Amino acid sequence: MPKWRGMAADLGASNGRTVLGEYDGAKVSLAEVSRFSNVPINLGGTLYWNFLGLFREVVAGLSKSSSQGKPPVSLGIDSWAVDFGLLDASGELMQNPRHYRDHHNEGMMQEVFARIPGAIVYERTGIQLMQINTLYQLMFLRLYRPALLQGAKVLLLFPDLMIYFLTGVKIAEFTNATTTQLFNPYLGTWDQELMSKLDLPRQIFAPIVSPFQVIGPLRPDIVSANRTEKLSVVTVGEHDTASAVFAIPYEAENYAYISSGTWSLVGTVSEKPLITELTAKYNFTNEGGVNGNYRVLKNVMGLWLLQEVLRRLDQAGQSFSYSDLSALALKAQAFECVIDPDGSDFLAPVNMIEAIQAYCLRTHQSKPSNPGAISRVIFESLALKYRFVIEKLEQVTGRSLEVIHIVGGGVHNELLCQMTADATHKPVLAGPAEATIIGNICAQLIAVKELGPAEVPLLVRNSFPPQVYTPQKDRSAWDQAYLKLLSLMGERGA
Ligand code: ADP
Ligand code: LRH
Repeated sequence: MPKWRGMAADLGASNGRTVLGEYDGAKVSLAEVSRFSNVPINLGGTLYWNFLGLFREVVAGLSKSSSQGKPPVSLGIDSWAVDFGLLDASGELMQNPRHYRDHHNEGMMQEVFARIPGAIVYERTGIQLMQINTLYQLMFLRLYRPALLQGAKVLLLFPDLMIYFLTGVKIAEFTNATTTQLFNPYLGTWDQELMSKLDLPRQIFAPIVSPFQVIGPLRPDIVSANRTEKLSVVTVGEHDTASAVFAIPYEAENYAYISSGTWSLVGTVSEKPLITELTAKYNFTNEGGVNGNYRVLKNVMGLWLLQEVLRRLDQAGQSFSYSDLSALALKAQAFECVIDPDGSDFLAPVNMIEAIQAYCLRTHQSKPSNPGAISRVIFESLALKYRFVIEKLEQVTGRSLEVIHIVGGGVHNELLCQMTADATHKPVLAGPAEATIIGNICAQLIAVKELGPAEVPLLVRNSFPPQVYTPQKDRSAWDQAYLKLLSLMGERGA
């Protein structure tokens, strides 16, 4: 019998999972209860998440574990950041949450900056200026869907929205709240002045709650339908990246991390937010950490590029798995082309393969023409971009970052892990792939007082030992390719 059993519901941009975590006093182990794909829906020209379907999956996961005789005593929910739902005065969901890649967000940064300069927005929030942020999504609603905002009583980020429909409690968990670009780390709360200047409704933001808090039991209707009498919902790092970073099995403090999934989040941690001229220049973000610290990082477009290539191939009747594409990439010609993965062409193209090919031709390179060549361009370019971000991180923190921890689904991509070591000339420690879920489970263990926050890295290391990748000795080819990336980035600035 384990000492403790809890459930993590982890909603990623490409798939979701419910997983039981068990703790025996020395190690944590995981058992997947359900896995489901998360496919956005284009409805009338707007891209939405399927909130109702995902909610059903979370409840079904709870129900399944209880009916298998393994009822969890707590539940923590995490998901991607920035997206939200609006509740009206009677607590009804007013609209399915929109997807941060919805094209209506285009141009909204400019609308905000016409009212407050971007430099001020950054100074007040420390959050990287990116069109996906809640702030710019709200600007769209304020300008083009005013009735929706006027009717809204509460705004809840995605996991908080789930918590509301599970428990009836309305909160804004800290790590996720910081990603909105409406949280001011100096004030330690919502930035009401920023909201006022942009004419955004200040009263719709829920009270901020830190991780490790017990929120309460499930609503009676959910309990009776699913036999979940003893379960409490608790706050974890509801931002999936916060949970992943919390589970990094580090030994010494001088590490960089890459949380590698749909996005690659490349960063380090800092006790205080790092908001300087240099962090502004390189657009580094300061997202809240589970421990109340800050995650100084940058979003790199990540394996989204590969996911979209896979999707296009699938539509064309060519069915590949991720490991097929890695195997083909391994055999493809090295350094045929380099792309800047963060080019705006790649945020939400209709056809990722064509977008990559067009980029290569536009930048006077050859056209990668088969799945292996395209995948190789993606992997090499991601590894080079990681090097760029880590070099800038060392510059802004004044610290030398000696090892790179890679966590998330990208850990399964051994080629990319090795390329990351080669491109950066730093050792890589890869794993755990399920860091987000493990971070979620560890935060629950802290909430129920089974564990202290400082014990987490060692517990994760003992439970899921990472795999080591050593950089190859000859660095010349990577150094040359890096110069190419820098010149491509020169085209559009850092
Ligand atoms: P997110 O939660 O951000 O949607 P995940 O952490 O689940 O993403 O990671 C998904 C990514 O992991 C995929 O895009 C894929 O590139 C990579 N991945 C998953 N399984 C494998 C595998 N067997 N081989 C190679 N890569 C994999
Ligand atoms: C990764 C992630 C990332 C955010 C993005 C919206 O899943 O949460 O940290 O920037 O999704």
